[in-house]
Amino acid sequence: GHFSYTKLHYEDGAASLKQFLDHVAAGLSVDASKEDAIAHPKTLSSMYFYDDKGSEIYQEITRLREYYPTRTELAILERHGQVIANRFLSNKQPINLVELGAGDGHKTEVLLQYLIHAGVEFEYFPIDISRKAIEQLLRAKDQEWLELGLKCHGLVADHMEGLRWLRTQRPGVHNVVLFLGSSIGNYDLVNAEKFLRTLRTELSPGDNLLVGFDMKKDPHILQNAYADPHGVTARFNLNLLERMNRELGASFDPDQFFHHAFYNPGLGSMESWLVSKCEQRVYIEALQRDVMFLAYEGVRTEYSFKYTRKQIKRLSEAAGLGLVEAFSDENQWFTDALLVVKG
Ligand code: AVJ
Repeated sequence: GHFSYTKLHYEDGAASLKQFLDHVAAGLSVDASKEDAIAHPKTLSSMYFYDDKGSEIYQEITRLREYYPTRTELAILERHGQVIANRFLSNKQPINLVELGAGDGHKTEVLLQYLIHAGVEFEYFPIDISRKAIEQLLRAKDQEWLELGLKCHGLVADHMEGLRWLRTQRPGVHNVVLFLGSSIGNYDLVNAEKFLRTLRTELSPGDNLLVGFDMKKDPHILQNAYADPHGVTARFNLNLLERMNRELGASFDPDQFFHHAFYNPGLGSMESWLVSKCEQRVYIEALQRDVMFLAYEGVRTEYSFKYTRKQIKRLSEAAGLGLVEAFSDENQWFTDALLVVKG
């Protein structure tokens, strides 16, 4: 049929639970009364936000008026989709349109329409580590895509695993990789470069990437987006505590913590923290251990780096990629950068 998916990644529940546990053990083992706690506070990685509940709350965030990135990127794709599609038309055909972390597929839909109308011959390969995400995407878009005559093949896989599979299944086919939504912002500059460099090793000279970057802007706008007045982002952040309760038998009381998000101009990044309202002790069953929190001690849960055009260009080039063209909205709040793998 038109829609199918391949599972490359064996989802080993026990292994991923162990990974989460190790991560929590390392991130929360800081003793805040010690000297070096200032430079090395308690931390948890934003990658653990996205369990089923967290993914659902994130979808809610993307619909908030205050959260500009999603609708701004959508507007960019609507505004520049024609030009982007024509870029791919002049390349050798056909194309593998690969998407890393497709979400609900709403933004991609716009790009797909432009590609079809421009006459670009392509097949669409969304890649996600979560089987549920791929199944939901295929189920939601099934009918639309059928009408468009689009061939879609979902891959339940790690990003790099999926790209490697494509190289063996469709050798020599031109790849266009979408990494939208400014997910790259969760990496600091060093790790963003490492990520792009690794991506490049799975691609061939001439292959393209379209990467979403959130731009530096008035911190008040950022503040409003990441500490929204409706408390949705707070729920998103606090869900991490509830996830530890659910999966690790922890005894966090989410009411005893609050969400705190601010822009750090030194780093050029938004930071999200969970701050303890009081001195407290939390038992984590899976660790057989208590974790202590001082009053107003924080756990850093997310970086969301913001970029300038210059930084995007420098980062791309450092990773062996060329910046072909940068597409932005009229306020320059967001940029989709079209990159090419250099020979
Ligand atoms: C999914 C990583 C793009 O950094 O803007 C939204 C996650 N965090 N609100 C972002 C997020 C707080 C989002 N990304």
